[in-house]
Amino acid sequence: MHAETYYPTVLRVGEVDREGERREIKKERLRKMEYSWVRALVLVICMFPLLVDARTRHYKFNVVMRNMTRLCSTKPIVTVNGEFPGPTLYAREGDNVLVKVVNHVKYNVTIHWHGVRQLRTGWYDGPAYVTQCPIQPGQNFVYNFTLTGQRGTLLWHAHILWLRVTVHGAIVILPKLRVPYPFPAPHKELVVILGEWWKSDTEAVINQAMQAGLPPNISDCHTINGHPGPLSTCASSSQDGYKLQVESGKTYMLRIINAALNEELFFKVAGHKLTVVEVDAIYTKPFTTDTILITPGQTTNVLLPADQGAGRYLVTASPFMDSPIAVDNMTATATLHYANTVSASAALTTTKPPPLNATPVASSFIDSLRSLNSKQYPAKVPLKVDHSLLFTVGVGVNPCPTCVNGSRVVADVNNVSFVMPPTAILQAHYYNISGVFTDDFPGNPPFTFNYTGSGPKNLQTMNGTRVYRLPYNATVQLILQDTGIIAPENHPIHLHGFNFFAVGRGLGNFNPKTSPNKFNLVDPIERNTIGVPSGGWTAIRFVADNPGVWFLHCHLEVHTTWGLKMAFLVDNGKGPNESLILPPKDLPAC
Ligand SMILES: *[C@@H]1O[C@H](CO)[C@@H](O)[C@H](O)[C@H]1NC(C)=O
Ligand SMILES: *[C@@H]1O[C@H](CO)[C@@H](O)[C@H](O)[C@H]1NC(C)=O
Ligand SMILES: *[C@@H]1O[C@H](CO)[C@@H](O)[C@H](O)[C@H]1NC(C)=O
Ligand SMILES: *[C@@H]1O[C@H](CO)[C@@H](O)[C@H](O)[C@H]1NC(C)=O
Ligand SMILES: *[C@@H]1O[C@H](CO)[C@@H](O)[C@H](O)[C@H]1NC(C)=O
Ligand SMILES: *[C@@H]1O[C@H](CO)[C@@H](O)[C@H](O)[C@H]1NC(C)=O
Ligand SMILES: *[C@@H]1O[C@H](CO)[C@@H](O)[C@H](O)[C@H]1NC(C)=O
Ligand SMILES: *[C@@H]1O[C@H](CO)[C@@H](O)[C@H](O)[C@H]1NC(C)=O
Ligand SMILES: *[C@@H]1O[C@H](CO)[C@@H](O)[C@H](O)[C@H]1NC(C)=O
Ligand SMILES: *[C@@H]1O[C@H](CO)[C@@H](O)[C@H](O)[C@H]1NC(C)=O
Ligand SMILES: *[C@@H]1O[C@H](CO)[C@@H](O)[C@H](O)[C@H]1NC(C)=O
Ligand SMILES: *[C@@H]1O[C@H](CO)[C@@H](O)[C@H](O)[C@H]1NC(C)=O
Ligand SMILES: [Cu+2]
Repeated sequence: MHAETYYPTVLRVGEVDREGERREIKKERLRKMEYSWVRALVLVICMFPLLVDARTRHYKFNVVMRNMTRLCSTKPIVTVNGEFPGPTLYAREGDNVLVKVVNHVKYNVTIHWHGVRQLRTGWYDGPAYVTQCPIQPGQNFVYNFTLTGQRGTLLWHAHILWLRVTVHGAIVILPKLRVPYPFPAPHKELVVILGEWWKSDTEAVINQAMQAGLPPNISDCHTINGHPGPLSTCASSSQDGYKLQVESGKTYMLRIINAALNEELFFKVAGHKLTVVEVDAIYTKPFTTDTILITPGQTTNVLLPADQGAGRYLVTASPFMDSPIAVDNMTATATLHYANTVSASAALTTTKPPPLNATPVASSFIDSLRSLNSKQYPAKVPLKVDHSLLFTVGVGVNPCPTCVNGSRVVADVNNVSFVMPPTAILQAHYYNISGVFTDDFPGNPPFTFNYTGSGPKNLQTMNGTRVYRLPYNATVQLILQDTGIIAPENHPIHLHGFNFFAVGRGLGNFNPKTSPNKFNLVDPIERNTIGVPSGGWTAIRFVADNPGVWFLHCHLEVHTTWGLKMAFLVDNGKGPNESLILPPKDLPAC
């Protein structure tokens, strides 16, 4: 199917662009007028906003503490520029982005540009000890990357400790100048960031859990653009929380991001339908639904026609969990507010979020996702496979004499719990430093068992800092197989440096003889983060066309912390265009 093309007026795209940009530039300007080089650049940006096709966008991220009150309780949090959620990074496809990150807090910091391909620029990807050493207190680092072949919504977030709970924000990549969306241009675009909030200090939460060897305390609420919302027990009035202001008869595009640490979320708007048009900065075949499912690390653009007359409508973000695992069951709320509505008195149209364990709602959403696969935006699914891999993902139990039960819960990929090295793997690779990692990550589980059964008697895992090495351009098929060890569970797996095609999905054990028969090699969804179903598997394919060291991990932060992570090392190809660029001079040292 070829989606119909609608040209938004250039002005309209420009408006969206300039609006956000102006806000950022204004803030930027106030913040750092003392830097004359920046002043000169800001001047240049203001004078020639839309005349050039590819530009350089400058941002400054000051990492600072800020006291914040939620659920009637105040605590200091780590923020970028004092904002929660953090500032939106606006750019166009093809733009070069420079972000100067200055660390003013006591924690080590890194920022990851989640979903940005980082072609040949792996130094700027951000995961601590994988592509870079942390930016230490008082230090700074300039991230420098180009947005190639991507347009849509992504997110940036801290990639060290549990800092991303409050250190995150949207990346809005507009199409190139004069290139329309492959769907009717919306009247306006709004960023909607879903998050998770603990009243306690989140570093204390995870440290306490690691010492005890037990799962960390669950969060106290979810948030929509930073707020638990009007129905939260602590709301001072029904006007609390985020308000989406709309005018009747117009269509809005919501750029929805799940920035929660540990929970997959359902998102709904009472009385309104949502048409999905893009996920993870890839256009989709449009489909209409009343509920979307979004895992941590995923992004989803939906069109929302404001087709009701007036009034206020409840927006909900609620958890999805179909395993016997404790989650925060609080529903975050916001309101959709029609312009001609007298605010306080207007009745609120409510909606019931799906039940916590609504697997059919989740599956139906996932099964509806397809790449647009048009002439202009083709789905280039690899048809031949050079490396056929099967990775089990799940948890395990290792001895720990000092822990509460004498054991600790861990997590692993192919029975390897990944151990973070003392220096970044990419540097060790580039400078030939031995002893940091080994390139013997197993392409298959050490032995075959009934993966989705209760598992083998021995729940122990191995430790290792092991990578899987790929030659440049190799095509990879990777089966991500959940295990039933302790309990089966949905794992949203994120691959850095690549988009992949999700060619198949099933329950139970992947069967190499029969499962591939049902693969979709025509228009599978292309993305960077995929949920492996509880007690099931997901098959992905990608081309290793990006040299560097690329992290693969569960985007539930608790599982990453426990070791559900590994990395691919992709060698350089021929010549400079197929090779990693030189390391930047200001790359932090360990
Ligand atoms: C937060 O509040 C406490 C207590 O009032 C104060 O001591 C601290 O300096 C504040 N921190 C920030 C970052 O404003
Ligand atoms: C950013 O990277 C590009 C290409 O790698 C390089 O030409 C440019 O000088 C860099 N800019 C800065 C400010 O480091
Ligand atoms: C975690 O929860 C337990 C039980 O409610 C509580 O005692 C403990 O203080 C909490 N930990 C943190 C870091 O808040
Ligand atoms: C949420 O979970 C708590 C226990 O953690 C439980 O007491 C409560 O009934 C649950 N609420 C809902 C709406 O399921
Ligand atoms: C560990 O201890 C906790 C609390 O003491 C208990 O609930 C849990 O079942 C124990 N887990 C294992 C694997 O022994
Ligand atoms: C690392 O080793 C390779 C192969 O021996 C060599 O080509 C390369 O120049 C070395 N790199 C550095 C930075 O020493
Ligand atoms: C694997 O375990 C599942 C869950 O316990 C069970 O339903 C299934 O029959 C087992 N498969 C085999 C081949 O034993
Ligand atoms: C994982 O590795 C541990 C330690 O070598 C071993 O005892 C255990 O049997 C392995 N389990 C699986 C499922 O491979
Ligand atoms: C595995 O690594 C952890 C630290 O990451 C350590 O506590 C544990 O002792 C190690 N286990 C083995 C068997 O080496
Ligand atoms: C990688 O693939 C590209 C495009 O298919 C091709 O031009 C290039 O020669 C390949 N490089 C290597 C090292 O195979
Ligand atoms: C590298 O790519 C650039 C731009 O795509 C092209 O102009 C140049 O010829 C290429 N260089 C090599 C050595 O392939
Ligand atoms: C920050 O990172 C450096 C380099 O890895 C490390 O030596 C240091 O201990 C870290 N600091 C903190 C507070 O964790
Ligand atoms: Cu997980």
